[in-house]
Amino acid sequence: MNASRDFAHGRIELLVGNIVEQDVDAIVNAANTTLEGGGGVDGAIHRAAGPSLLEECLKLPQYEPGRRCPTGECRVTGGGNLKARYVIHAVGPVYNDRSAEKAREQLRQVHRNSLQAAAEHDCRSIAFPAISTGAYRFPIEEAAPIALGVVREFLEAPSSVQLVRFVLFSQPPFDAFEKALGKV
Ligand code: AR6
Repeated sequence: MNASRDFAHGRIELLVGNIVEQDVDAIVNAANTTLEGGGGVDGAIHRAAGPSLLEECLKLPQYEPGRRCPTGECRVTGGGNLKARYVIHAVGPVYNDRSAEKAREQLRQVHRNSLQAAAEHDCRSIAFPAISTGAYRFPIEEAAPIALGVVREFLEAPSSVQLVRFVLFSQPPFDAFEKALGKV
């Protein structure tokens, strides 16, 4: 199952799949502030990339003891054994009802920063997971239009990035993204 839509300077594609298998220039990791790995997509990417990924992450500077990337920002490493040349480690917000507006803004930021990082590394293609919608509990119906809205805006201006693929792990998140893509 897949879907796509073309914009002025690039295409958005949606598919059900595993992000570690994507043959793109950069894949985005739904990381946490430590950049030391974790569960979900983070664990899968570290396993597939091999130990060099963690080694590179641990060399990144800490802004607080044990923390290497604030929420809303991203850090770039090589791709290790992945097909992708780069991994963009992006830290999405933890969602809760009391700070939902802040979480929405941080979800926008993390997508904007990841696209910017891909362009700075001259990437033509980038694959995102549905950041924050697993362990960080961001409702998928809210996250999908936010993520796609940022990408649509980004693709209105020229950059090296011409393909932005969202790799959804199962049918329900795909359906939420497909619905949002029709309206973005
Ligand atoms: N390919 C594509 N999507 C995947 C894959 C995969 N291989 N594996 C899981 N997903 P999550 P978060 C989907 O929890 O919510 C980690 O422990 C998953 O179904 O991976 O941003 C980090 O270290 C969900 O829709 O990321 C952080 O501590 C989406 O990816 C924390 O979890 C994101 O789920 C980050 O939580």
